[in-house]
Amino acid sequence: MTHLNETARDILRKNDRGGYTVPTDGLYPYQWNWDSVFAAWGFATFDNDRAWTEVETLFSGQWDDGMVPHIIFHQSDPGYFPGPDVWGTNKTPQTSGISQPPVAATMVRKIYEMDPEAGRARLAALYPRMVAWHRWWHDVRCAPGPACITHPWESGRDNCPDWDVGMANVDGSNVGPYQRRDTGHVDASMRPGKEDYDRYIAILQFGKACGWNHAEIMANGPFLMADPGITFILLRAHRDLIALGQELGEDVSEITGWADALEAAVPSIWNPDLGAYDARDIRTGTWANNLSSAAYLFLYAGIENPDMDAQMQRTWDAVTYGIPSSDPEAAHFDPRRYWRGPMWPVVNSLIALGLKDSGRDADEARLRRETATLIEKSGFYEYFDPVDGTPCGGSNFTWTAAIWLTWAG
Ligand code: 2M8
Repeated sequence: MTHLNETARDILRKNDRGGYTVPTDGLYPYQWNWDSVFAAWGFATFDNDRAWTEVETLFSGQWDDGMVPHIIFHQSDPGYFPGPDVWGTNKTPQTSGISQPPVAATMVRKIYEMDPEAGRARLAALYPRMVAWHRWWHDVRCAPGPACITHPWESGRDNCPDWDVGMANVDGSNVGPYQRRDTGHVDASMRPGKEDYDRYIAILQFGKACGWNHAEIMANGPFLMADPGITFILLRAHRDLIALGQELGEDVSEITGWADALEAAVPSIWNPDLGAYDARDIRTGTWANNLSSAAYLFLYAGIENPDMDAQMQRTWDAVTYGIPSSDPEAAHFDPRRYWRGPMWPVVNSLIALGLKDSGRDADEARLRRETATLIEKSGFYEYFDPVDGTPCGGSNFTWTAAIWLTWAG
């Protein structure tokens, strides 16, 4: 629909703060890592130069050890908590102390392939930075095998039931007073609860107290879980980075080694009792026992698994719109509370890439149709109730506009 294309482009332009795009006005006033690369993908449909700038600005926040943080605080904004002072990472520009799903190499490959001539020099400049980030993931977060997260925010799927078993071991009772800002922008019943927030802050305070020492956080931090989402996203991203390196004539053997090691670790996130890929507490070995939409990124990572095909059809058929963030037939399913059940167009767009690449064209078309219906009916919301289609969270959302331009529209 042409008028929605124009609205989507307008959302990207209005959320542009000069070289970077905020996820939505008010609720999220900074540059978020994976939101930003989706924004770049969206920009690439009408302004390739601006797309590259988005990713370059994101990498301006890269740490010396290679990590690309989950938020870059280009300018202070009291509308969001926790801001740069709370994180206390002492970086320039100011950043948070954790990372986020590494979708960047995959999106950079898409942007590059949309106009290789214009992008070649910019790709060559970004490439070593992306390699350094992937090396960080391999050396630090993948040390146990699969990709692990040290904070639910690192997964991008904040309060998903995937993290309940790990969060149960975090003591949030001593974090002191603080003022949330998110519930002032959107309906509190659609956001994580207070107990979750107390624990989010407790994990943050551990990182700050040890000077954001990753070795210490991995060894003794209050939360460490294997994440099927990042495992599949990183595996795909390694392969896309290999393709980009080959395009530039680089030696990609180191990255190939990381991809092989990660692929070899995939069976370690298979929960035989659940019959699915699952999150797992690394400290205790406990499974999350939850089927989240992240598990359905197996195809996106180039992995075939008939049991997962069946699980995906079951959870998909149990709702009306798209693939929900958490199993609709599980007791903890909550269709409007953030990552505990709602349908996220952005994750569905990644699942769709996997469906397409693996030749499941009819399923890909169905997912696109259901996602487009939600947006056509209600607009570019952050997420939706997958049962009745109620729009939830922030409106005029950057990544929803971006995936409309690149896929759903
Ligand atoms: C949400 O996460 C932030 C913390 O990073 C928050 O709730 O304050 C998640 O949906 C995350 O995936 C997303 O990147 C971010 C901005 O859209 O919001």
